[in-house]
Amino acid sequence: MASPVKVCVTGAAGQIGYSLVYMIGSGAVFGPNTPVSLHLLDIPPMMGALEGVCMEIADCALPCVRDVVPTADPAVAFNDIDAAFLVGAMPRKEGMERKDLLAANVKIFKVQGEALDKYAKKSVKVLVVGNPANTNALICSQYAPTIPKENFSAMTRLDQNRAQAQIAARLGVPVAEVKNCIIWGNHSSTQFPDVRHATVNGKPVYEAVNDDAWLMGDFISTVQKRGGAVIAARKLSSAMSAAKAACDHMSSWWNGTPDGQFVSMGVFSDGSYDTAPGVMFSFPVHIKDRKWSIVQGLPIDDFAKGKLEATGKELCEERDDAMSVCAA
Ligand code: NAX
Repeated sequence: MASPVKVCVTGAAGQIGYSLVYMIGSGAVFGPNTPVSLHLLDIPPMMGALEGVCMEIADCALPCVRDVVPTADPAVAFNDIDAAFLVGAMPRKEGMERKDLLAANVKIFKVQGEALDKYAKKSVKVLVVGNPANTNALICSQYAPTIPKENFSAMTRLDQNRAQAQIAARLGVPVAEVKNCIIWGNHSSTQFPDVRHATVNGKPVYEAVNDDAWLMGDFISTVQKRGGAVIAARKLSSAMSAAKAACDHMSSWWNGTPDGQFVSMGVFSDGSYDTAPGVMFSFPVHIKDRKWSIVQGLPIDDFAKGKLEATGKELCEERDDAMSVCAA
């Protein structure tokens, strides 16, 4: 067997972590024949709960899991790692706005960026899940100057999966038949779920659905507000689906995207599609050899242009707020 991929999960004692460590250990991300070494980080008061998670991982008897390192020390958690799932943060509670989270969470990602810079491999792939994910990823990268910017990304794959599931349900087709749904912008209610370039069984979604009003109205708001709907129903934020999306995101990054297909990831904007350069904007990307590239040349109509501008504006505001928090 190959040498283990060293994977860090932060917030490993939390609810997303609980599903995520099992999925990674089962081989869903790095492959069923690739051993993994799991570095699990949480804060000191959670060490008892984390010990319980470790017991359960052992009891799953997962063939891929080579070893498990529970810790509250980022120096240990990030030591020589190949991949990081940065989940640990304060979750959004019912009625709480994302901006309330920003001040609390940006500081965590500044500290973790510094620690990644010091201890992780320079090739580490960092996926930020903790909210506000795009801006946290930006801050994390900024405080890890010796790791390439391209190695940081933010998760919008849950939104992509939600969009795909909404279209599949509407058409009564298996979800795998729906391809190339895009999430543009921020992982927030300003995100733009866009199926203008998506297909179902090779046919444009707009033709298959044949209801532009729904696609430009309720479909978009359902995806944008899905996180809130889950919180209202469960009294807890999305966890199983978030863990699955994190695995999908890292698996695409690690293994590449099939020809003709793209996925959405929050990545550094290079100004493509008239977005503000330097913010962590969700784009459709192709991935090859563990490098993403933004899909270019998709036609953007006036409707889409307005949506991209709105979510881009929010990202710029978040960036400015986050910079002030860090500078204070
Ligand atoms: P939980 O509160 O269940 O777990 C968070 C865990 O992180 C806790 O165990 C906590 O002790 C730990 N933690 C806090 N500060 C830490 C630090 N400095 N270092 C290491 N661990 C730390 O939250 P959960 O439901 O698992 O959600 C985690 C994050 O994911 C939240 O920020 C949430 O908003 C975000 N989400 C992001 C999504 C996305 O699509 N990008 C969707 C799901 C989710 O809402």
